[in-house]
Amino acid sequence: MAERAYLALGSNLGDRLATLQRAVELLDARRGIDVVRSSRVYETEPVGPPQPPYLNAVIEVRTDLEPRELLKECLAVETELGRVRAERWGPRTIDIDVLTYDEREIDEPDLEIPHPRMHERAFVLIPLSDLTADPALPGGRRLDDVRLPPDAMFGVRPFAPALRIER
Ligand code: X6L
Ligand code: MG
Ligand code: MG
Repeated sequence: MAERAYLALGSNLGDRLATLQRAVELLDARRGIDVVRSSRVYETEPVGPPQPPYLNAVIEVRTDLEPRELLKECLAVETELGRVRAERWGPRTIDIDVLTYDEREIDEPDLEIPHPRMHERAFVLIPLSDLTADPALPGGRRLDDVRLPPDAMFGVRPFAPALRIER
């Protein structure tokens, strides 16, 4: 498995922790994807429309898939876990976003890597920081360049240890 990617996981409906764990297992079972590490699991205040609190985590994967294929597999796992796409930014059983893919920058209408808003979201940056001190952020930014509002981290608190990875 050649390339390293980071994926963001989020759930705010149903058995949130079981769903995140199941997402790791389904991703790891896919051809061309190895899950290698997980951040801790955080409970996070919803950002955007009012909705229940989330559990968020970030995982590191190694993959032989191209970014577009990796995204397609993430969406397939979302469907397998019962995600129904209702209103935009609404609650969901599972959300799987491709944050970064190696150090590649991709700017296409249906595929933006690094994820264009990841550096504004404490629910992404805090779990990601469990795994790497120097993630590739949008526009060539590094972690030292980002300034979150001073209260952003209060909406993100540890909830459970790292998701289990089958060796
Ligand atoms: C104004 C308008 C300000 C919209 C912010 C922010 C919309 C984030 C969508 C926004 C706005 C999003 C998660 C979440 C969502 C998650 C937590 C989104 C997509 N996903 N909140 N809200 N964790 N804590 O995974 O990120 S909806
Ligand atoms: Mg998302
Ligand atoms: Mg998504």
